[in-house]
Amino acid sequence: MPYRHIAVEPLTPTIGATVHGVDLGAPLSEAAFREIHDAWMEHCVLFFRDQAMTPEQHLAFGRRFGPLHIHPAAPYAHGNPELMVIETNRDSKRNNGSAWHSDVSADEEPPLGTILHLHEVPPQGGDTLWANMYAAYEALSPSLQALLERLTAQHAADYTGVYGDHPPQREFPRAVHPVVRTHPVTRRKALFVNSSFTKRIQELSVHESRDLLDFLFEHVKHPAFQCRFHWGAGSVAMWDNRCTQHLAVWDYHPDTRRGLRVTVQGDRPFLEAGADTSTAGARVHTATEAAEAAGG
Ligand SMILES: O=C(O)CCC(=O)C(=O)O
Repeated sequence: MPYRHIAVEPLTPTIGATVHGVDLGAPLSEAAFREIHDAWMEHCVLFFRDQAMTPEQHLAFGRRFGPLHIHPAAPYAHGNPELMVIETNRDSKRNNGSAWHSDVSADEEPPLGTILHLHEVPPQGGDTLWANMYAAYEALSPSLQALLERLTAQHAADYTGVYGDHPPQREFPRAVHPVVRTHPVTRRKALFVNSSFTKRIQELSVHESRDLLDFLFEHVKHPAFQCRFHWGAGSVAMWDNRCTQHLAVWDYHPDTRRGLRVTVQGDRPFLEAGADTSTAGARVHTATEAAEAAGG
């Protein structure tokens, strides 16, 4: 897709792109914002380097995509629960996001996207991996795709002890979602199960559910679906939780890695009957196209 207001450099053919020529701390024109949104829909995860955003600018950038989401239990900064703290240091007992997941998928309306800005990075390591769930779905045989499209799964999150003494913001979420979801913007189908929060496939017996989930959790980890990002201080990553999963590697103890995360509210996952993924690429609705059609 041609871009006129930003430069987009894909990281792999399947997922991830670095965006150049944008200062996320400065006011973004509507045209540049629309192209960022289009690039996001095309590449699922975007990276921006050397960004000097303040927390207020970070919040403002997040709000361009929709109302902000509040994590059920994570600590936050500046008295604002929309500003989640990501920090692992010498004293940490665990690392946030060290298993594959899609953010807070146990919410009835899981967040559509997440924007993480790292302020301090370790001298080595601390990479994050993302996997493309359209590609994971499309790599399955049509017979298995057809079965999965008839199934729903229970998601549940239990954050007890995960964030130390920080008191939770609300009750731990639980929800039932389709195993395959239609992305509301691209209309493409994506696998929507993850090993952190998906507990049980409802229509199967316990052991059938366990075996099928284990197969899918293994399948989504194939390197062909992934990209891996090496952070610098000031890097920003924004990922679409509707079509990706991610994992943050903790290989830098005792060094510190810290930053702030803003998360955008999403809607209830659904599966659109009969959508044809074979032409999905041609049917991507871009924000720029929509604006041009509307004369904008
Ligand atoms: O620290 C990271 O790179 C990602 C952390 C994570 O998994 C999350 O914020 O959901």
